Amino acid sequence: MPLQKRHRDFGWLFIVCAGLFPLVLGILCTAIEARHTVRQQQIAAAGTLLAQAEKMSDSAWDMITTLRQYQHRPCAEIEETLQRTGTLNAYFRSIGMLQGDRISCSSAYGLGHGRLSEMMMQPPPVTGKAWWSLSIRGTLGVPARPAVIFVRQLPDSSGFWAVIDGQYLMDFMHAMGESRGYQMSLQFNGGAIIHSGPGEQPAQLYIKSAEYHATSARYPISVHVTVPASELIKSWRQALLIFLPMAAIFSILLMVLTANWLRRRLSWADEIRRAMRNRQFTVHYQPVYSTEIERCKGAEALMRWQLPNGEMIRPDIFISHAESEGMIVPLTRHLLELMAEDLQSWPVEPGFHIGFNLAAEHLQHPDFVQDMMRFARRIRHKQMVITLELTERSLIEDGELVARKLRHLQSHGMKVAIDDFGTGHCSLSYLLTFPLDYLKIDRGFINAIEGLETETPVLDTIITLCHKLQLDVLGEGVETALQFAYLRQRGVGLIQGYYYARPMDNDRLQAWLSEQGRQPLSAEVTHEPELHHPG
Ligand code: G
Ligand code: G
Ligand code: MN
Repeated sequence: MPLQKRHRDFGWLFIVCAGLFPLVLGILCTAIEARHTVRQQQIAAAGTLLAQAEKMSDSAWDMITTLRQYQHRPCAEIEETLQRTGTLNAYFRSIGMLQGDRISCSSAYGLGHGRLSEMMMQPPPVTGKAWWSLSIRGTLGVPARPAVIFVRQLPDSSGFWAVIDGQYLMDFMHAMGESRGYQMSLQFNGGAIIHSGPGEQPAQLYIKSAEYHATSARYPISVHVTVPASELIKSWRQALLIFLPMAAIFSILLMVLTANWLRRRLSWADEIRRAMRNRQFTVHYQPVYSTEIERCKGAEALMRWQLPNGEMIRPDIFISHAESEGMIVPLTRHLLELMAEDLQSWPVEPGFHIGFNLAAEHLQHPDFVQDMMRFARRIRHKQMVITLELTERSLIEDGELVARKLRHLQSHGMKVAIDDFGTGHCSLSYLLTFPLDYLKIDRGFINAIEGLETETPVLDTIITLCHKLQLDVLGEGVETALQFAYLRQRGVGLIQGYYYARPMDNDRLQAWLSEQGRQPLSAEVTHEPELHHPG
């Protein structure tokens, strides 16, 4: 059925989205959180490294300040002191004095007094400053290990220098970065890069490694801390591990809630309630012909449900859902409301029958009598005969109480009919229990009619039964002239079916009542072969 099917397709999408939502959100949030955490750690590591490099610079400059006391002494005199000072103080590879660009004295054992550029294996930087420092790839004595050189030049072209071994910084960076896989590096004054840790790693899965760069406020030192993508993913995975069980619970919870919400929202009960609010229900009326007065004697109200897109929902479907979801009482009240509006302008004479279908649940409802009486009051001025049609689709419990209510309503001029007689499971017991006025024979029995003179045993028996019980009898679903003639011949006083009239909406019915409704119905069965027999 289209209505329900559409809802179900739609619903699955909703539930899947609800389930995915916490997961997607969690993956995004943990990714952001992991990146943030890594950044904080990077900043901390860079700060620590800078502080260490600054501390080393401090001690290098302190050393140079100490060396100034030897400014005018010959090298031979102070060489030993320089060696001792340079060895006993941490960090230093060598210290010494300068004369112009020549090294005039050095703590380094056995090193010739060459040029500064030879010792540092590169030309000194052109800074124009008396104080400078530079990271270098190595020194003449230890060419393969980086170092940092600090130089103080005095106005008389003498000067002092100190070389700090890069190993200390490399060990420090290694100790800090190893456990987290950081690549750290530092540079003095844009010189050689001193670094530790693994070399460049390939980018993984579109995730770039995170870089952080910091500089010292006191010295020309800059440091880089790079966290490889693999480390980023690792910390993301850790965050996910903590978060995922929670997200899964949320996901399930949200799916259950959504499913529940959908079931409630898209239930027939809610659809029917909404349709009543939006006036999607209308009433169609099928005329009933009386063979006695040879004109229209009444009409049966049949509910119709049209969706805004024009689609009709079949009454047998929505009625049975209304019955099973406890909506049949409100729906029938709605029907009576609509009928009361429609009937106001009907061109009918007093005594016209207006019938409608009642469900067992409504008959057993405490407000049943009240509902019927309210309807009766609303159409009182039309002086119609209200006919209550009881179906046998669902069993009427507490028959005695219902029978009392029906007798009460009969005392107010209403009629009681059994609808679809013969198809239910308790037709005959209904005859005993309820105060009936007439009986509507189900169209199944009418369909069994084969010829005007041929017997139709079950139908004939039902008709006889009605006569014996002094009940009016109505034939339902009369579609042919033969069926009409047959029933009229056997004293069936009321006829309903396509042969006489189809159900019509209010406007068409009113026009019909003023025209065809006043005409007798002829049984033009002369064309049918059965009638060529005399009789
Ligand atoms: O014409 P039609 O297809 O409407 O009828 C289909 C079924 O729906 C019939 O069995 C009829 O009794 C039932 N039906 C139609 N309208 C109503 C109604 O207002 N109330 C109840 N209880 N049944 C109805
Ligand atoms: O169950 P109840 O008798 O209330 O419902 C009447 C149903 O029978 C409605 O669905 C109505 O449209 C249908 N109906 C009325 N007349 C005919 C008819 O002549 N032939 C058929 N097949 N259905 C009919
Ligand atoms: Mn009916």
